[in-house]
Amino acid sequence: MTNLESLYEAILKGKHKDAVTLTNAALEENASPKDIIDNYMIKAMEEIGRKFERQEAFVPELLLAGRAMKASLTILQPLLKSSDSSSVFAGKIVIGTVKGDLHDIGKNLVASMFEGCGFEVIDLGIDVDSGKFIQAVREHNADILGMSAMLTTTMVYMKTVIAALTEAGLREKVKVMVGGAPVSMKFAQEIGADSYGDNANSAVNNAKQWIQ
Ligand code: B1M
Repeated sequence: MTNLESLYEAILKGKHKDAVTLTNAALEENASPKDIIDNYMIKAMEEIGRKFERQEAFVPELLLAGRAMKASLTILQPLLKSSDSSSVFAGKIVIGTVKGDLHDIGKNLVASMFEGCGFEVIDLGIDVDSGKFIQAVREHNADILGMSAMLTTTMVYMKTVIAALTEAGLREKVKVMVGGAPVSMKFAQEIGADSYGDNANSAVNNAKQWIQ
C-alpha cells in the first residue's frame, strides 16, 4: 500500500497519529496538498459517511475520522496558503457553519482556500446564528457572507440569515455564498443566495468574479 492509500485507511479508521505521520510521509514524496486532500482525505470522509448510512459506523467513528482529518489538515492548510496564494488582497469574507450545525471540516477548508487566494477571512466557527453573521458583516464591512451547512435540517436556516440581512439593510451590500453537502445551486437560488460552492476551489473561483 502507498503512503497515500494508507492515509486514506488511517482517516477512515480514525487513527489520527498515523494520519499525521502518513501526511508528512506523502509530502516528503512530493505529493501535492490538494491531491492529498481531494483524492484521499475527502474520499475517506465520504466513505465513513456511507458506512454511517449503512449503519456499519456510528457517531464515535465519525468523530474519530473527523479528528484524524483535522490532524492532517493542520499540516496541509498552511501549505495551501503558501502554494496557492496570491499576495494581492482580494476581498473580505465572513464565514461560518449555520446555527444547529457542528460540522466544520469543509467550512475550514473553504476558509483556508479563501485565505490562500488573498482574501481576508473572518471565521465565526460553528453553530452561528443570524445575529452573529449580521454583526460580523457590519463590523468588518464584508464583501461576502459565506454559510456552510451539512444537515438537511440546518441548511434551511440559511434562508433565515438572508431574510435577516435584508431586514438589517445589508443585503445589497454583501454577496451571499452557500455550500455544504446537502446544498445545491437550485437550493441556493430558491433561498436568494448569490452563489453556491460545490467545493473549496469552486467557491473561491465564484467569489473572485465578484471582486475583480
Ligand atoms: Co455528521 N452527518 N452528523 N458528523 N457527518 C453527515 C453530514 C451525514 C451526511 C452522514 C450520513 O448520514 N451519511 C449526515 C447528514 C444527513 C443529512 O442531513 N442528510 C450526518 C449526521 C446525520 C450527523 C448527526 C445528526 C449524527 C447524530 O448525532 N446522530 C450529527 C449532527 C451534529 C450537528 O451538527 N448538530 C453529526 C455529527 C458529526 C460529527 C460531529 C461526529 C462529525 C463532524 C466533525 C467536524 O466537522 N468537526 C461528522 C462527520 C465527520 C460527518 C461526515 C462523515 C463527514 C463530513 C466531512 O467532514 N466531510 C458526513 C458524511 C459526508 O459528508 N459524506 C456527515 C469532508 C468535508 C471536506 O466535506 O463538509 O462536504 P464537506 O465540505 C466540502 C463541500 O461541501 C464544500 O467544500 C468543502 C470542501 O470541498 N463546502 C462549501 C462546504 N461548506 C461550504 C461553504 C461554501 C462553499 C462550499 O461557501 C460558503
